[in-house]
Amino acid sequence: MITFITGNKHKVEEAKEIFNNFNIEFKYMDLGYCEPQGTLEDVAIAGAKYASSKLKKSVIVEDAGLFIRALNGFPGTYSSYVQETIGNTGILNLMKGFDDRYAEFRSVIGYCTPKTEPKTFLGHVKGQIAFQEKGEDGFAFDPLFYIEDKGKTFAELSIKEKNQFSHRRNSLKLFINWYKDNFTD
Ligand code: ITT
Repeated sequence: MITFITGNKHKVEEAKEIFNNFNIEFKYMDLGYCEPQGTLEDVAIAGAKYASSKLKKSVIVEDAGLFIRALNGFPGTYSSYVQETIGNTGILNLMKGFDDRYAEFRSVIGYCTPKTEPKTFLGHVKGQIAFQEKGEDGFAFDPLFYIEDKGKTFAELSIKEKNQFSHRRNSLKLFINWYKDNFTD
């Protein structure tokens, strides 16, 4: 049984489908933890350590972000704050005049047990910042994140479709493969 610590319902929906596909029992809990300033890895490690010692069980946490090349990786580790403040319209304004639209989502899963040190698993997905928002599904930056291969933004995909190749699926898949090989609960 894996407990995913998050306050983000959309992440839960996506993770639920992924864990189901791998036949792993899963539940989630919104514990609320203080995120240190640092890399995605720093945040995932601190969160996983805190939650596993507090709950006395094995947990995963995830720290994710959108990294835009033309903006030197912004909003990156500030994604949550930037989404809440300037939002997608603000990002589109910042991107005015840039031909380089390359961006990637990164997701780091932190896993920790009360008896072991945290481990991290990094997944990413490549895309482009669209010229306007498109699509009704997904959350946060999804209407801006255009996948060339699909000709669609993340917000135009169902959870199932997004879960075929998203940053979250890639980090969770690495974690799940490792977990199945090293199950130590
Ligand atoms: P928890 O920390 O409680 O899990 P959170 O929403 O604060 O939830 P993060 O710190 O990982 O999650 O936040 C990164 C932000 O990046 C998130 O709030 C979104 O704005 C954005 N983000 C992450 N994954 C995304 C995705 O799949 N689609 C769109 N935006 C995403």
